[in-house]
Amino acid sequence: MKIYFAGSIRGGREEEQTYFKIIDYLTNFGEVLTEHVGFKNIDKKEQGSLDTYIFERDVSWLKSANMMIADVTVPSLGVGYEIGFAETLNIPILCLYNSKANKPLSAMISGNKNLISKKYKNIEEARLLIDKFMESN
Ligand code: 6K6
Repeated sequence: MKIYFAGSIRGGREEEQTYFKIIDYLTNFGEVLTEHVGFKNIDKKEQGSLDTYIFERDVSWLKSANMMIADVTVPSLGVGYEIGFAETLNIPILCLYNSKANKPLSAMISGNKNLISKKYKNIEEARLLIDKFMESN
């Protein structure tokens, strides 16, 4: 099972620690292709990489993924793009949204019936939502 985790990088790193915890939990179900999204200072570490390299690598990982889990709490152009791309691949997509976020979730995510969008209050709730999603996919 190859899992693509998407979370904001240049959109803002406020939820970095949650990404790390979600990715850590996802490793119980398969290989997480994008573990680096939860790394501290990813925004600084990969600064030497060309954007075209990052884009082409991530798209090729996405094409090989069996499912996507996205944390959509922090709005991110990259995450939105990846969700749209994953939809065209017809893979199951779970969008997790922390209810503490101060901006409402985009209707382009919450209104899309091809995605499963779920709110969570804490990491325990997020883990339970992942369990349910894994059971049905
Ligand atoms: C260097 C400087 C700032 O960020 C970097 C390294 N960039 C990235 N490295 C790996 N994956 C990336 C990078 N930028 C975007 N992505 C992909 O897009 C990830 O898979 C994330 O899910 C998503 C984040 O998009 P933005 O728009 O928030 O950056």
